[in-house]
Amino acid sequence: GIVASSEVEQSYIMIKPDGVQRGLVGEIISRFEKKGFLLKGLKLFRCPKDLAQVCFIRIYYLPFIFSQEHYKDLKDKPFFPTLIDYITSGPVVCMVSTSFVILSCKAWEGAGVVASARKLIGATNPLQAEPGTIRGDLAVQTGRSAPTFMNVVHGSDSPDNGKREIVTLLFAALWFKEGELCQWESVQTPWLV
Ligand code: RTP
Repeated sequence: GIVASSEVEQSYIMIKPDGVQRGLVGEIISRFEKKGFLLKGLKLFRCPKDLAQVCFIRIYYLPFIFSQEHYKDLKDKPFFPTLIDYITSGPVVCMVSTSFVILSCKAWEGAGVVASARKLIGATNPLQAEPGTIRGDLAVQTGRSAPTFMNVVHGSDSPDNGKREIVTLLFAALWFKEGELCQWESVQTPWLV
């Protein structure tokens, strides 16, 4: 049988500005819903520059929260400035997905929501993403003048980054604030007892 886990893994999923502009919000949310992930947070949001990149005040006055910017790991990449322009160019849809029913049932073991969501999303370059994935099916745009891939959706690349991207720390909420996530559990599937 299946025992409910206290080990909850969360992924931060975000529909990027091109996904919102192109009217793909419903389609993309639907893919995660149909897969069976639980939606724990959802909002339309305009990303301020200092959330996407390191801003002056954080470097010089609050270095201890330096690590909270979403794309901190990419700051030395040549496409970084255009990535920041892209992600702040219009509203994004912020989502949290969790899976919780893993455990003693072997078939589900190791299938964490973070890695699984990455598979649903597909390769970073939408031209290389497999058909069947969100990027493979819905994206082709590589940016008219920008080198940044416009690939409609983001998903955390590790459980630790999932926590970092979602969780509110003392001075540095990343994408969600206290009280914005909704705690609920789906009704247990009765045929799997
Ligand atoms: P994401 O974080 O958005 O899920 O994407 P990812 O892990 O697949 O890719 P990552 O390497 O973390 O890069 C973040 C976003 O930057 C843009 N990018 N452009 N032109 C390029 O070589 C390039 N590489 C990355 C994409 O928008 C990518 O999703």
